[in-house]
Amino acid sequence: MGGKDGARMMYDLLLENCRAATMRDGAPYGAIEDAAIGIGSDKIAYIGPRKDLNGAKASQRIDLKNRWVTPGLIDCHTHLVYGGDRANEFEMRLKGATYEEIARAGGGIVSTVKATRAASEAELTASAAKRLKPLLAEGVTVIEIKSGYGLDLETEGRQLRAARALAKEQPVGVRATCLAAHALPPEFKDRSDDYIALVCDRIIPVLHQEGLIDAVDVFCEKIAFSPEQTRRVFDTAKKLGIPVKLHAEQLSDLNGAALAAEYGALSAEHLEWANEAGIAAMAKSGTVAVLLPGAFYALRETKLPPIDGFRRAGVPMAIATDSNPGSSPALSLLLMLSMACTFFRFTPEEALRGITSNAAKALGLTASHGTLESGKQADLVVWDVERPAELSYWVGGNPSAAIMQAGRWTKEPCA
Ligand code: DI6
Ligand code: FE
Repeated sequence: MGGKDGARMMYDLLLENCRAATMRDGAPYGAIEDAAIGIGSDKIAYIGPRKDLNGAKASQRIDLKNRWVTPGLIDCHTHLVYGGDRANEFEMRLKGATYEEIARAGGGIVSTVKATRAASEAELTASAAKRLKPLLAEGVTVIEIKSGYGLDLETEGRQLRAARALAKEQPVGVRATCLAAHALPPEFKDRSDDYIALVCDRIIPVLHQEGLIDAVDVFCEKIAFSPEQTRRVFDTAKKLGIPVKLHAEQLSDLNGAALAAEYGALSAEHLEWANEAGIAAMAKSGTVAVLLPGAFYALRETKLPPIDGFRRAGVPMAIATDSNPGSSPALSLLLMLSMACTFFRFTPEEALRGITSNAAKALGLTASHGTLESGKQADLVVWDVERPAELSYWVGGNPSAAIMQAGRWTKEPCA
């Protein structure tokens, strides 16, 4: 559609007099000056120059007063559903303990596992909803949520059910990722292969059967699971037709990026220690590099992910909050834009692609999300900024003026 076709349509809503950062390829930000956006039901029915809309009919028209509009924001890597918090470990780390030391001493992920196992589905949903609120207020319209704090069939299922419940209760699309291979549960001490067998033979197949899994993820790391164990989980997912993602090269280089690419993973995530071969393999398989400046910041990492390598190889880069109680207690996706630019030397345009078009790609949602295009879901944000670079420029603050998810305002534009 688009072009003159727009003039023949009857829209539910016509947004007029705006500048659209469509995030399509081509012009910087895919920008269209003096644009109009036609909404029909929950979809974008027209986006293009306003002048091509002569005579179009609409039930309602809103003048956006030359404001910028972007796609709804996508937080493509979070661990939002969990019990308790770990502010105590934050204090320990400030006194000098490292993340790995705390994890080896029974703190870290395993302490969140205890609190998560003790929480009901309603409690998990409610505490996650509280953390979701500031993200939604910034214009997040799709979020990925990983399990991985249950580490048994029942609790992994409860976490994923809480993620599905959030999608029903809140104006947000949720992709639920099974990260049962996140850490070794205490009852499997020194028996990590046995735990991986449980993940492959029971947890993934049963939760898949229940329709709770959109993707499968593994934490491939010395303090978690080996590349060999990762393969076993990926083989299981592949047999069931579930897309895979990988936590790779966060703390050390285990060739996880290449392994993810070999399995055609949607994304490899963290990647501070990714090597050249991994980058080349990801470029070939179209695997998105999901970079997580919040964890880099909170763990005071100094090893930068190989951004130039990804750029040169044409690997699409996304960024996300990694919101979790240990390594990234982040509740702002806009703040991650600022960090991606300042720490990782992203351009503001790359940063915005990282939470729109490339984030959609990391979730396998390119057909329906991530850009302003006719036929896609009507998820969009109207901003009180002079130029899109401001979304990366401000440190804190929230310049969203209006937010629409699936064709409905969740924050109405002011007159
Ligand atoms: N990498 C991370 O940064 C988080 N999980 C992972 O695999 C940390 C999760 C936590 O510390 O609770
Ligand atoms: Fe993570």
